[in-house]
Amino acid sequence: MDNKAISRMFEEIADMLEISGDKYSRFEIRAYRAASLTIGTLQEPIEEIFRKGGVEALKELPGIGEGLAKKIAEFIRTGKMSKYAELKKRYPIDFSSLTAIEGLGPKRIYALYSKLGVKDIESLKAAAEAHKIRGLEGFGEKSEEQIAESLSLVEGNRGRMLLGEALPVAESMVKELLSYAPVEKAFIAGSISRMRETVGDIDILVTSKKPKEVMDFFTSMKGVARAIVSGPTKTTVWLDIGISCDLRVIEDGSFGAAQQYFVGSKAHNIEVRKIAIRKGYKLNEYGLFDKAGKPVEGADETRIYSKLGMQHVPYEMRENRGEIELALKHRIPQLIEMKDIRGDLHTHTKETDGTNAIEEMAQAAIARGYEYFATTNHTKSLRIARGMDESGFRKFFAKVDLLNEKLDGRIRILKGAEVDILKDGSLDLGDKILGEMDCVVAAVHSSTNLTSEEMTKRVEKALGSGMANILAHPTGRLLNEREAYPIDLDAVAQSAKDNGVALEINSFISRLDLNDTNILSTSKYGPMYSIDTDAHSTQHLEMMRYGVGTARRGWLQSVSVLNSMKLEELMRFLKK
Ligand code: DGT
Ligand code: CA
Ligand code: CA
Repeated sequence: MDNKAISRMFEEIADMLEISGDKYSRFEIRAYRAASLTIGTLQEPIEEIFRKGGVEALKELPGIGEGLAKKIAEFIRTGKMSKYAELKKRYPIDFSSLTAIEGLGPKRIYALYSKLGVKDIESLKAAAEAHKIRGLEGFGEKSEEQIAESLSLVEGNRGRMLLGEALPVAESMVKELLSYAPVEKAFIAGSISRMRETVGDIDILVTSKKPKEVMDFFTSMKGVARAIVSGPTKTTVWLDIGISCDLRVIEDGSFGAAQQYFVGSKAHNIEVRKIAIRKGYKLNEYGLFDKAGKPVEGADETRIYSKLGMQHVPYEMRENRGEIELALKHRIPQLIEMKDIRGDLHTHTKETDGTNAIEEMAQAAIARGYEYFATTNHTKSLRIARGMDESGFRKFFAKVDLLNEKLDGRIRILKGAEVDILKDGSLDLGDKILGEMDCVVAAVHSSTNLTSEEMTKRVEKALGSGMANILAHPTGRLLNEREAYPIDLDAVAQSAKDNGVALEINSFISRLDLNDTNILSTSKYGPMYSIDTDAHSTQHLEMMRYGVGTARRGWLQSVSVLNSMKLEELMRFLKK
């Protein structure tokens, strides 16, 4: 998969153009950033799109024009992008790692480079430890501390990749393995199968009667940088994208046992194994055996659980957080599924910082089989996202009205906004316009350095305004980049319940906010949850599966999910 490499290069090109001082328009820089986001979150290998349809197919991706498409094609063909190489000569700086540090944008990074020679994480760390940063103009003690804090977060996560980046890679590897005749079944196991928000490596199981051939095929696959461990039943390789992949070849008769073992988690497995022992069995990755060592079951995972007196446990629940007891009592809940989702209640268009027009968003939502979706652009105080004021929204909504008429019931577009919750808890638009909207998503984007008490009060005030329907990304965390801001989620969940506001499970791969543990801990207050993508392009609508996976890790059922409601029922909930 070249997706990640290309996405990084475009982002870095934008960073370098921004500091170059040359006459690049803001429009051009923004185009590179939008393209980076599109490709970084694409759920299909870009080389496959190119192979099938050439430059023309690339141009159909949101925000990719002729020039960018050609650059992508150049990279796929040659492994190089000349525009990138040219700029990189002038700026030998690892922007993609450094911009992940909170408080560092391209300009500040360039200042650190020119004054202190900082060009990567290591040199930044050295500069922070030697307290050289605080003396620089525009930095100070506080920003040095913030950098040091963010550095330790990044280091702690080192080696763990976002689920939304690893899963598509795992899927394309499985597809390639299945195309090789000696491979019979192929299956993604490990933390990816449990939809954990970040993953340490990719685990794949296959069945085959020719393990040696399969391993040779595997190590020669595109994207494999080198073999780390080569064996007849287990091979580990390092992938170009910066993660390792374990492949295990299993015999058909052990497939269920291997599945049970390698889906994990380890903590879940240990408990299941104890139950097996209690019942006079032995359980391992080859099968379930009786005291005499005679195989009892191995091919089918559900039958293994059943022999142990347990219900089959959905992968996302296998974390030893109480699911074992539920399975023994046959009381595993019916979790929310992708097919229950009827729409998306948090999306953007090109009127603010999205890439696609509302017509394109509507077509993409129809293609997904949705009954409705809400268009929720940013509001005026969020200037970097070109947030709109009242008159901007009125003009845009007139367009939406016409489009709704034209679509004639094929889908219903709900008019909304992602309205900023200002520092004092008031909303960034007046009650009049908010009252006219179908779906108001409220969100904190600024002043995130408040105390937990202040932040909680601020959010509670917004929830109690009578204008908000959904609280977007309630903790503000960004995976591998920024911690959640301090906030009392218990109080927020109670207030959400009392005010008829849904808490968002934001599906964007770097957010997943609320996360699984937040959902588990807030469920007892009984709020509704809205699983949204926060799509900034048509492609991003595909990220819904990560939100649903997160919801399943939080044990949610469809009755608690706002966007599993039929339109009519939803409109009743949204009524202010
Ligand atoms: P990761 O890779 O850190 O995101 O998390 P996992 O869960 O994918 O862990 P990994 O790749 O080390 O192992 C895959 C699965 O294999 C794991 O979920 C459970 C199983 N497993 C690994 N080591 C052990 C072990 O020592 N005991 C048991 N019972 N299971 C294990
Ligand atoms: Ca793993
Ligand atoms: Ca592994």
